[in-house]
Amino acid sequence: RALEFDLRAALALGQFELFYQPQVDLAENCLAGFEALIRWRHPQRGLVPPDRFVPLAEELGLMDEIGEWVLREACTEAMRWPDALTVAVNVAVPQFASGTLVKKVATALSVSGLPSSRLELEVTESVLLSESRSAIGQLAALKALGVQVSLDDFGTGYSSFTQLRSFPFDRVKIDRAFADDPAVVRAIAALGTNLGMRTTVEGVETAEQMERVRGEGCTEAQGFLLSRPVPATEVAELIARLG
Ligand code: G
Ligand code: G
Ligand code: MN
Ligand code: NA
Repeated sequence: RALEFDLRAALALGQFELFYQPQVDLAENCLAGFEALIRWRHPQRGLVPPDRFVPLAEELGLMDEIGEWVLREACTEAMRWPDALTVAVNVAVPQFASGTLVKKVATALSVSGLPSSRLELEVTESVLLSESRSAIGQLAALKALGVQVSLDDFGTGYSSFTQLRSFPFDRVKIDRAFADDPAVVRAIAALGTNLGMRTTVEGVETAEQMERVRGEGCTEAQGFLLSRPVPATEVAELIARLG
């Protein structure tokens, strides 16, 4: 498989890039931070989205190293933003396997100089389901560093109250499949509030949805209405626009 061959070399060739999508604080009506989203700039195929290579990278055992690069790159980039802004980084299941994630995160923070409170790590329920005891211990150690931990894509898959209660997440991200379902958004927002967690609705595409999710008690929103994920070079413009 040609893609597999190219993927093995992509990190060394510097072909990965991070795009950033803004997240707004609904109460303050201001920019809260950005989620970092990986892209692969392939010399022939162009910009390859993560859905097309992250699963393969996991299968090939490359995601631990790619994820380490993502952490360092995102922390370094966030140092260029105003102090109040956070950066959210997605962490894949294989990054928990070697037991070195906490050390890698600590290194990314110290090398970049980013305060731990400005880094948020997003994990999906799959992390909790796989070897959950070790993963939960690592998440606890990350929280002890001062990093924020979020449960991503909530409401899809098998995610349930059990997952939500298995760890004191700082945030629940409601999957974009529900951006248009007021009853579900309201219920998850209430659950999050009761558990002391912030709640982000993903996939907000219209002004109408934005006003609705604000009324449903969510604390943050993210989606194409605010902006698509943009390259690092366009982040300054978004900070100026969304302040
Ligand atoms: O960026 P996009 O909108 O296409 O993201 C698609 C999927 O890829 C999302 O589920 C997102 O969590 C995942 N993804 C994006 N960037 C990263 C990354 O740096 N690491 C991991 N593990 N997943 C990512
Ligand atoms: O990490 P996560 O699974 O949440 O990945 C976010 C994904 O959602 C990225 O692929 C991003 O491009 C996508 N996304 C972000 N905002 C929107 C939106 O408003 N609508 C849709 N359809 N997708 C979005
Ligand atoms: Mn995410
Ligand atoms: Na998500």
